[in-house]
Order: sequence, then structure tokens, then C-alpha cells
Amino acid sequence: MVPKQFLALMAFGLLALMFLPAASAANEVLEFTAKEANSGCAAGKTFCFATTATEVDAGETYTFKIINPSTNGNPHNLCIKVDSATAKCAPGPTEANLSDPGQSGTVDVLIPAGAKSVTYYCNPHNAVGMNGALTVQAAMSPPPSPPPSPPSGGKGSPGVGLVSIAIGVGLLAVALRRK
Ligand SMILES: [Cu+2]
Repeated sequence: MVPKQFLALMAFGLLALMFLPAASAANEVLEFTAKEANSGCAAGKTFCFATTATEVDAGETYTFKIINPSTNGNPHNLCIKVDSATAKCAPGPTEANLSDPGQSGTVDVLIPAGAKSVTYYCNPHNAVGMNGALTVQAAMSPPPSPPPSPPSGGKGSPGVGLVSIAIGVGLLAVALRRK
């Protein structure tokens, strides 16, 4: 008979395990600062994003953050498009939501394994240069399994199996003869 106290303790332990935080690291935050006319955008771009982000790893989730210091009073947003999927935008939830001057916003985006391209843009100012692309690093794949090693008398080799059968048959024969 199991004591009720023990059962209660077990139940409590299981519940505690269920509520433990998942052991996952926080997303890496990639920052994109809106830059406007005459504030250092590359030639051909009226507006642009300043960012140190250049690449993402497939299989990872990133927090994309727009920072809008806006010297000219323009609202902006930051949309992330992975392949042909619908873009996810900060401050979201749609491309029409904008970050007013002085504000910022984030959106978490999973870059799925097998993703080919990741581009970013400000929806109202995509046409005037507020966009760019990130290089996608392929997901880490497990190393190719080594070819099976030739049997060397180790566990599971056919030789050992045959020897075992032979010994078994021999023992059985001896046992039967003694009857
Ligand atoms: Cu913009």
C-alpha cells in the first residue's frame, strides 16, 4: 500500500515540472533604425534602414526591432518577408501599422529550416529605398552517419550469431543425450 502522502508528493513534483520554464535561450534581437533623407543613406536611397544585421540562421527565431528616431516626423514600420510567406511586421500586426517618431516595436520571426531568402522593408517607403536582404545560413544538419564498420567479432556480427547457434545446438544435443 502506497502512502497517500507519497502520492501527493509525486503529484506535486509532476506539477512543478510542468510549470518549469522551458530551457530555451532568448531570441537574438536584430535592430533596424529608420533613417531619412540626408541622414546617410546609400546613393539611390531616399530613406533606408541602418542595421548591423547581415545574416540569419535557418531554424532560429529572431526578434526584429524597428527603432524610429524620425527627424522628419515620418512613421515607419519593419516588415520581414521569408520566401513567399506573408510578411510579419513590427509594430504589427499588419503592414499598415506604423511606428511613430520616437517609438520602436518588435516582431518575432522564425526563419524556417530550408528558408532561401529573407528580405526586410518599411511598407510605406519600400519604393524609396527602405529595404534590404539578409543572407540565410542553412540550418545545421546532423553529420552524415559513418558507414557500418565491417564485423570484427564484435556484438551483432554474423560470425558471433552462428557460433552462438552452434554452441546452443551442441548443448541441446548433450542435454538430450543425457536423458
Ligand atoms: Cu518608412
